[in-house]
Amino acid sequence: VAFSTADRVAVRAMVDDLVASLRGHGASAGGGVTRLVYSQAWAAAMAEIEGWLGSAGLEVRVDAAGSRFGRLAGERPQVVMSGSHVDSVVGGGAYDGALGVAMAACAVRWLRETAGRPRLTLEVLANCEEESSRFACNFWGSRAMLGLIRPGECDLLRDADGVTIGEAMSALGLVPDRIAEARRDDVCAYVEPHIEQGPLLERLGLTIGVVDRVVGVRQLRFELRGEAGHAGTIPMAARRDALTGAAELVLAGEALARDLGQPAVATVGALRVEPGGANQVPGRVDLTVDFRHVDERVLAGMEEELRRRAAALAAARGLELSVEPRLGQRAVDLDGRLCALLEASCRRAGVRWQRMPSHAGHDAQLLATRWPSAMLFLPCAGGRSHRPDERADMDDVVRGVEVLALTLHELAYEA
Ligand code: HGY
Ligand code: MN
Ligand code: MN
Repeated sequence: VAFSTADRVAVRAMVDDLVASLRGHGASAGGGVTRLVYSQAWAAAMAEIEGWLGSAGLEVRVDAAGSRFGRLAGERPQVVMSGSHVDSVVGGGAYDGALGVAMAACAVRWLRETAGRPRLTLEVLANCEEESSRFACNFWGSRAMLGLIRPGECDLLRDADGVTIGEAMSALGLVPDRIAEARRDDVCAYVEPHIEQGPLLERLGLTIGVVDRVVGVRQLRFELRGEAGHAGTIPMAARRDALTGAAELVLAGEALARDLGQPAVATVGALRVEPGGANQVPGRVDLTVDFRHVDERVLAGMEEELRRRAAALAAARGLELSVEPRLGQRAVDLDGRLCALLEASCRRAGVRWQRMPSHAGHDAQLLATRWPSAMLFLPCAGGRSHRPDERADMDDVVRGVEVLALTLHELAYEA
């Protein structure tokens, strides 16, 4: 099989159309997207995706966590899966996740029309949740597929408004008590197309990144409690100011990552101050430190050092401290055989590529613990992502669909 010029034109129009229509679900200020799991915008996006998958001639299924699948039944039940996530961060872009779903849908549609019934079964995945942007659910859709959601979790995880993830699921007609039914053991390969979310491919003028390793990511939630009070009448020496303590912790995280050097990173993107008045000494602060490294040992060392520095500054400032993990996934190597297949497809498609690590977290790093998984990256403008002006070039996207389709063909037709 090979893409004709007509195929490229058709695929470009189709992906462009799918991405454009998805970005309408959860459109936020400045052209961005806020599509949080189990929100109305998310439900509308999933309904739209069901329509695409149906019109592509695929059998549409919804699992107990709300993920959607477009299935092209093969002679055998083993599943070759490709796709990405439908949820977004707050004020994110239109390509993170959504582009991968659109590319996988187009690739499988093309294969159905060009190569007919596969030997192994092909499935497009529209994963319900990856970002942990509404609930601290740590790759909810993938954990559901792996049967890793713990009993009672649906009643524990709450969003900023206090709504549990179980309530949010029930509001859409899903049944939280049945989430264990999402577990599956029939997948033999997973390939996720995604934008790089970094500057490397664009800087090197390459079309495809074959991802061979995904960074380990951890988030710790720190709560500092001091003493609230009047900004004018409490002498500085008598204060237990939770926010100045938190500020010291924020800078400690930055210094830790800087001292370690690339690829170590540490970020505090979320911080809440109480009571929050300009003339009130902060009594309570909670913040989350997101930190990453490709080497698990270094990542563990970063966690130890962060906890140690937090305890030390809290003691010195008379603050109470509590720390709890918010999410975490290990650094993993992706599947060597799938990477080689992706590279062979790049050669056949005549595109320039290179192997590279992912410094963003992805479902593939968790799914890889259960079945062979790989990712193909596309350049994104200026490496910008998790912001409204995130953008991928459609010429690159079309080549990506071609590389993906050739790889899925190797896996599902030539198996
Ligand atoms: O945070 C990440 O790397 C991913 O976007 N969830
Ligand atoms: Mn993301
Ligand atoms: Mn993503």
